[in-house]
Amino acid sequence: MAEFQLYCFAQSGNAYRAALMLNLIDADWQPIFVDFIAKGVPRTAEYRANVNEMGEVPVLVHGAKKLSQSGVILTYLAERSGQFLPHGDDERLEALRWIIFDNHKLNGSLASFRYLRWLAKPPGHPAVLAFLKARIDNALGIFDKRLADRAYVLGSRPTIADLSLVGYLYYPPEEFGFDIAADYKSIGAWLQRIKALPGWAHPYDLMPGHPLPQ
Ligand SMILES: N[C@@H](CCC(=O)N[C@@H](CS)C(=O)NCC(=O)O)C(=O)O
Repeated sequence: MAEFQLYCFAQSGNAYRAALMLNLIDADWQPIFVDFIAKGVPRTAEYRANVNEMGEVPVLVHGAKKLSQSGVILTYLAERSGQFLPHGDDERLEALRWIIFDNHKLNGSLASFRYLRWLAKPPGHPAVLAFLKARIDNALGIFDKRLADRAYVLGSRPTIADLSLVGYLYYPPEEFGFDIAADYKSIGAWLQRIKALPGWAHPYDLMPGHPLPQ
C-alpha cells in the first residue's frame, strides 16, 4: 500500500489541489475513487461515519491520520515535506488569506457554477448561474490583478497558496462556458508557470473517474 491515500475523483478541483501537491512533492500516493457524480457517495451515512463527517472529498489518509479540507491537507504536506511552504509568519498568514479567499470566493463559486451548468440534472436555474458568474468574474479580476506584477501568489516562489488557487482552472473551457486563461492574461501566464513544474499533471490524468460514463 502506498504511504498516502487520497479519496478523490477526477472532476473535483478541490481534490486536485491535494493530488497535485502529492505529485509535485513526488510522494508515494494512491487515489481512492469516490463516486460522487453517479452515486453521491459523500452524501451517504456510511461515508460520513467512516471517511469524513463533512461529507466531502478530498480526504487524505496518512497512517492513522485522516485529514479533510484541501487547505489543511496542503498545509500538512508542506510542513512535512518542506516544499511549497510559506516562509515565516507573514508569508504563512498571507498564504492562509489567499487559501480562504479561494475556498470562499474563487474556486468556491466556480465549482458550484460548473456543477450546476455542466453536471447537474436538471441544470441550475439561470438566476443562480448569473449570481455565481458575477461572483466568479469579481474574484478572477481580483486574482488577475494580484498576479500582474508577481510570478506566484506570494512572490517569486510557488507555495500552497498557488496550489489551492489552481483548483478548477485547468478544466476545459467548455465545462464553464468561458475561457479563464484567455480572458485573464496574468492568470493564464501563471497557469503556464505552474504547469511547467516537474510532476505537474492534469486533473483528468491524476485522479480516477474520467471520462464520465455516457
Ligand atoms: N472546502 C473544501 C471543499 C470540498 C468540496 O466541496 N468537495 C466536493 C467535491 S468537489 C464534495 O465533496 N461535495 C460533496 C457534496 O456536495 O455533497 C475543500 O477545499 O476541501
